[in-house]
Amino acid sequence: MTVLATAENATGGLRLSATDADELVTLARTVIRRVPGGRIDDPEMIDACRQASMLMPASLRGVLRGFQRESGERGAALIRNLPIDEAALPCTPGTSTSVQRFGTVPALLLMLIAAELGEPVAFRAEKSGALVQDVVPVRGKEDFQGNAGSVLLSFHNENAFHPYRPDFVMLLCLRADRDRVAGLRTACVREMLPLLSPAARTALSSPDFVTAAPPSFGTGQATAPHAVLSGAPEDPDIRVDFAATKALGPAAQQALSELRDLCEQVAHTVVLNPGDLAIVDNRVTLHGRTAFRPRYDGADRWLQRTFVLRDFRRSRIDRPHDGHIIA
Ligand SMILES: O=C(O)CCC(=O)C(=O)O
Ligand SMILES: [Fe+2]
Repeated sequence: MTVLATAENATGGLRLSATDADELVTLARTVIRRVPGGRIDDPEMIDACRQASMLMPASLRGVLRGFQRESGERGAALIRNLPIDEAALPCTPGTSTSVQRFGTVPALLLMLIAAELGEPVAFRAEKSGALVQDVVPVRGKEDFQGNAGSVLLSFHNENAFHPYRPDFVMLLCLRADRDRVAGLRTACVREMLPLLSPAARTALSSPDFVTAAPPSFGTGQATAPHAVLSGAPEDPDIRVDFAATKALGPAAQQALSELRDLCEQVAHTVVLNPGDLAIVDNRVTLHGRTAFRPRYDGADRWLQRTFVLRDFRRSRIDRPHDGHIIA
């Protein structure tokens, strides 16, 4: 019998039952076999995942459907016990360019779940435009404010500078760090809003901020002045990256530091276990990561990441041939 998602688990998350996990593995393997060549970024694979996502266990689909409509107070969901087959994993990759090009079970899980949430998308300038990307610590990049680093990664919207930044960021844990201290942190504007001073709310709603693009997107590129909070005053979107957003005046600066402090106050931290998938609603929730110590011995922390857009059409002008890569 299938289980319908209840209001309680619709936004918070889900622990998959062993039976549902088995069903998912079978489904992922079927899709891999069905697509000649088995390439993840192949349009045929994306189509096959869109069709096959209808066959995912109802418990999972129910949670995903609920979440894409309403991501809740925390703006993040945790799906646990996904069948990533930890014993069969190769060594953790060690370069910042590492991506997944061929169908493996974990990569297919991301693609299937992405299909339920919207359309998977990647940026040509980042990780060579692969739809499933490895997030791993990289030797020599320890201090980097990006996913290759291992010092504290400050709160950010993913690709905050970009007009087509993802609506959802999916982070699937394949391997935890040895010390189990690397915590994914999230901070949702819905939890910060009631705590913000009226002056800060006003300042954050004014277009008095600019956000720089990461070097990979071309140095010197920055946004036009933008607001940090926009949309419905009682339930706004948030757009900020504490490593890349600059305030354009003293009131804006003051508001930005108030917001930064509030992030610390409301933050939720989770040390992901292998098989845990975090889904972050990038419109209302910032994310970051606590520091950890990589060993570079092939057994380091390893996440796989996929971005999702809800309104795919909006980015059409920057997606050649109606593909899934934003130029
Ligand atoms: O390492 C993490 O937990 C998150 C890294 C991150 O911000 C990302 O991959 O977008
Ligand atoms: Fe990120």
